[in-house]
Parts: sequence; structure tokens; C-alpha cells
Amino acid sequence: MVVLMRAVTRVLAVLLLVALSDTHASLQDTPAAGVQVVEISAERFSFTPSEIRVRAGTRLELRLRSDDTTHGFHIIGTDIDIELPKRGRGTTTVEFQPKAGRYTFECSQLCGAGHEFMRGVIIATE
Ligand SMILES: [Cu+2]
Repeated sequence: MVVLMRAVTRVLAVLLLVALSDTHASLQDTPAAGVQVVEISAERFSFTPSEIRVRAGTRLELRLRSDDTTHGFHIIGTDIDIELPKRGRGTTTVEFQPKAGRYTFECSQLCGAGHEFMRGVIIATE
């Protein structure tokens, strides 16, 4: 009987693990087909990653979050300019499909002494 209980416990543990991993998978946002997800974190006074290289024409889903205060994310020469709420207040997502070129992005919310150095670049090549 004890042996049987142990076997049952083991099966239950495995089932629980499977259930947990399923839940985990379904919690993640599934990007649309052909979309490349890039996660970017902002922190005084940098973006990580600060250099993103992609093929021109790729549909990028940029998922941005702040690790400290409110920041902004502005891609110079485009109308993309969004606010990233403070740490713990969630992720902001924006889609960007670059043609070939270099796109500088910058923080657009005054966030402190190093604010103007808070920049990065998306490089899209053919
Ligand atoms: Cu800033």
C-alpha cells in the first residue's frame, strides 16, 4: 500500500509539474507570425540592449519596461514616442518595421542628470 501511495504521489507530482509548465507557457504573449520580439529594459541612464540589429523589413515587437523611474522611448524620425511606466508597473509594447537604415532611439522623459545620454540604435540591413 505504501509503495502504491508513493507511485501515486510521484504521478501526481509529474502531473502538477506539467500543469505548471502549461500555465507558464500560456502566460507568455505569443507574437503574431513573422514578428520578432525584442525586450528592452530602461534604467538611468541606458537602454539594454542599446544596439539592435535586424534585417530590413522585419516586423519588430518592442517590449519595453523600466527598471527604475518613468522613462520615454522615442525613435528619432518616426512618430513612435511612448512612456515607460515606473518599475513594476508593466511593459509597454510598440511595433516598428524598419526600412534599411540606422534609427537612433532616446529617452523622451526627463529622468535625471544623464538623461540626454540615454540612447540606443536599431540598425536594419538588407
Ligand atoms: Cu530620460
